Amino acid sequence: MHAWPASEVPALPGKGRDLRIHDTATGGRVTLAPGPVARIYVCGITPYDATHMGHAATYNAFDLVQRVWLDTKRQVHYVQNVTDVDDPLLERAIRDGIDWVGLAERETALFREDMTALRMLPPQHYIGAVEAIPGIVPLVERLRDSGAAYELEGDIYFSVDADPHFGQVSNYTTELMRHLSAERGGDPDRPGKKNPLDPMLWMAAREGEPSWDGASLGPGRPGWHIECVAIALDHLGMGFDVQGGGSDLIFPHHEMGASHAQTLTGEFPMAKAYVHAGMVALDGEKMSKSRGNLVFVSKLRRDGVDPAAIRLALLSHRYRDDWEWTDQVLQDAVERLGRWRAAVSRPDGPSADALVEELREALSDDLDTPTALAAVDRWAALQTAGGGTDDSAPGLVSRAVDALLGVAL
Ligand code: 5CA
Ligand code: ZN
Repeated sequence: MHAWPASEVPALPGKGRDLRIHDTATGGRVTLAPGPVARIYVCGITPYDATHMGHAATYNAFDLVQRVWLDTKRQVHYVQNVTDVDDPLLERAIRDGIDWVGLAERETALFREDMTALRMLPPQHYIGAVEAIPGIVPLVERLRDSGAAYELEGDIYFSVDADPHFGQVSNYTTELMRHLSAERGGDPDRPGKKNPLDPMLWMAAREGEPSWDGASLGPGRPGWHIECVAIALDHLGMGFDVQGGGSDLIFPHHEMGASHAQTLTGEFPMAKAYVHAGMVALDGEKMSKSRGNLVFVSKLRRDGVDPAAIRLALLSHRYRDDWEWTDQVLQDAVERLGRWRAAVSRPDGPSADALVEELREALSDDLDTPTALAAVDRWAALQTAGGGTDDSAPGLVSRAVDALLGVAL
């Protein structure tokens, strides 16, 4: 699949700091010091509805991770998937009486437009579940042949007990795992499973549903977790730097994915940091396609809202916090954007050298965007007060805000 066009990231004077980021697996901060090429996998959308503020907030967090790395003069190898076949997508297509392929294509196209407008850096490999199937089948066969997977009425399940490290991403109790498994696409109550938590790797073809050649597995379609693992291992290999997504992916998705990968390769861990963004809510409840309480990026764009203001609204919250989208959040961002643009439009101003370092420090400190925004606010206030005659300052502020925060002033 093709991704979307990259916006240019200006180079800044000096060098950024290594990223210290919260790792869900260890429950603490890790300092990531990748080699010359940092590797990141971020779970992509299930394209059955438009990009909402929750998605945008999560992709914003991982865009910042890359901007911090780029500022340290590293290259970034970024992989993202599209879950372009899965139960919710098929169910929505049936509900609306439309073709599931067309639905996935339409919503993926809209996602690309939204990401472009928000200046999110594109992945180098943007891979659909369907196109990954030829790579998924042999992995499932290997798991089955090694005894880490078993068949149940034609479906193939992964045996979580095959991975001695199972549970070490979420660190959740068995009770909580069971509860979340039922809520998030698992089937803990299906009779005949070895462990109620075991997730499906390959679903045998069902009447009226799409299916693919599964070689010795028989016709069917892949499970959700093995999809991301196959794509990540193919394009990044084991031990990559960051596995990213929203906090609703901690369990089962990232727990199971890590277990699949670790069992397949015998290596541990799959990722050096498991990084999770908080949930964005609307009217007190998590914004979700299934609940339908959504604010769409595309709708705001159609209403004439500047994408830079949308991005600033996302940045005004710390990525790990759960937060509530309100009109006021957007209004504040629109006003802030106006103040910043006015400040950089002058021919000179107060020196911005310290500001660049403050931005670097804030972002490398577990992506502390509220502190970063406050630093730019202070520079803009000084500028408004008429301080400073540095004629390189407004340009440097523009470049720093663009390079580190993805906001075009
Ligand atoms: N296709 C799978 C991942 S492989 C999936 O979860 N798709 S999704 O469309 O449901 O979500 C895409 C990303 O947005 C995920 O990282 C998810 O955690 C995140 N996300 C979904 N809803 C919210 C929300 N309300 N707030 C923050 N992030 C969210
Ligand atoms: Zn995923």
